[in-house]
Amino acid sequence: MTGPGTDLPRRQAAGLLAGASNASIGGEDTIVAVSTAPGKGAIGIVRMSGPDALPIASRCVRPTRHETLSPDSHRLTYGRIVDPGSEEMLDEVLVAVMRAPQTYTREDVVEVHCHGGAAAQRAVLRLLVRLGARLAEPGEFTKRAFLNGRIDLTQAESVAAVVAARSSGALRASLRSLEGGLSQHLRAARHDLIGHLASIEATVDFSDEDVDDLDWTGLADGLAHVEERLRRLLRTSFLGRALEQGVRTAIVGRPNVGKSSLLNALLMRERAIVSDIPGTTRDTVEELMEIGGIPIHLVDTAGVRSGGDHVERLGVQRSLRAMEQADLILAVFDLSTPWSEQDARLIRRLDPARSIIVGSKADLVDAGEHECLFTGIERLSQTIWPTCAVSALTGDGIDQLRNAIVQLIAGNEGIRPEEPVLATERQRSLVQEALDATAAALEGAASNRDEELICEDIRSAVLALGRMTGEDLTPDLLEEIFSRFCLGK
Ligand SMILES: Nc1nc2c(ncn2[C@@H]2O[C@H](COP(=O)(O)OP(=O)(O)OP(=O)(O)O)[C@@H](O)[C@H]2O)c(=O)[nH]1
Ligand SMILES: [Mg+2]
Repeated sequence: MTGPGTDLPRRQAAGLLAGASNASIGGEDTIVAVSTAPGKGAIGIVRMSGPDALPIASRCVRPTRHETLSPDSHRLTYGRIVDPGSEEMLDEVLVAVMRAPQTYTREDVVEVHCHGGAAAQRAVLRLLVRLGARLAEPGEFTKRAFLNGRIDLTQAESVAAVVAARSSGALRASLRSLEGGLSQHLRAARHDLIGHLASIEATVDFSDEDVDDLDWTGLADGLAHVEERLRRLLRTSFLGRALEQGVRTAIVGRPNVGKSSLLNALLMRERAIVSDIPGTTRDTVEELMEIGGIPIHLVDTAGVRSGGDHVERLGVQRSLRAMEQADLILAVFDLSTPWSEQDARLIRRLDPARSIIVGSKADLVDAGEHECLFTGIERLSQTIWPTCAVSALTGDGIDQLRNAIVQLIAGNEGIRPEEPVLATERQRSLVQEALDATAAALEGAASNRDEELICEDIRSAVLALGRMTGEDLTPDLLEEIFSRFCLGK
């Protein structure tokens, strides 16, 4: 996973980061933290990593069957954990000993599985600190895994993403990056760019010697290939953001068109109140659900119309705000009632890139009338929209609507298990940076610009990609990334 070429900057970074005292490589100190989530649970795990993990555990763990804690790797030992000063028992525990290098951090790791609940865990934690371990900072275990070369930076970020995953799609995407899918793409692009850099530099440096002239067409083709690869990767970022944060989806339309009924149909339960009185929903109703593996934050809104009482007007203001803030809008039009000026106003407010036109109450009209509405809307707006006719009553069209939602977010192919996605804002902006620099280099190559300038552009692209995987990094960047982790990870 990591070649010898990638080890050096890491070690330099480790040196910079560590100051004098807590160097992780060569591991001078041993860190400890509660690694399970806070709150009540059957068991809680206190994890220790570092050269003293085993000696510290040996001092306080009293195995039931043996005299001392077995140093054998990847074994569980049952026993008690005691304060070695007083021999007072703190808890009954299972202790997992995992010896370097086949561990999460590549250091010796000892996990103490004690009873759940804050008191037992805190008592064990305090004892281990008293015996010489240091409280870990958020993300420090994963940081050590990175510094010791077990994972690269994009993989480390996916550890945080796996922990935070809120949907099955988000989990699959993060696991894929954790396996190195994203890193492979980035390394390949970076490798190609370095190759081009080397060939340009060779012709510049040895121009008076017997080196062939630069193959400008070959260079342009090569850069175009990298550019396309980065562009494809960047296209996944909308999906990446959707998976990470959930897609805010607002259901809007004039009163009584069936917005709340649609929310209920998508959720498959009676969440919002439905009635034939226009103005039933007066405030926004929000629910989290999953469609095609993507976390969707559904927001049902008050029907938009002018007039109404004070409360309804407040509700309308909220729906307009929900519409502005939404990543995706389901604009609902009643197929069974005539088109109105309010409908036309709604169409004018919609952004075609993130809206789906939903014709509701399809059971009340013939299929021909669906098309009539949709072509009417297209003509009015001079735009082709994704459309869908649904009946919340019979459930017809709801699956098609689900597909249309997934398609708008993830593109035609949906979530493809083998393709990596860009998951964090950091990754997105670095790929954008690399893409811009590659495009600039390509333009230079196409117009025979000065070689030095082209090299400059390629170098910035290489640097941006290196910062993504951690091959080119700064201590500040590392601190920033790992500080966003939770404690004990
Ligand atoms: N036949 C039929 N009736 C529907 C359908 N969907 C909604 N309705 C009816 O339309 C009326 C309004 O439905 P709601 O879901 O409350 O509409 P709404 O858009 O949320 O209305 P407001 O909250 O007042 O803006 C109710 O009487 C529903 O039973 C449908 O698919 N078919
Ligand atoms: Mg409603």
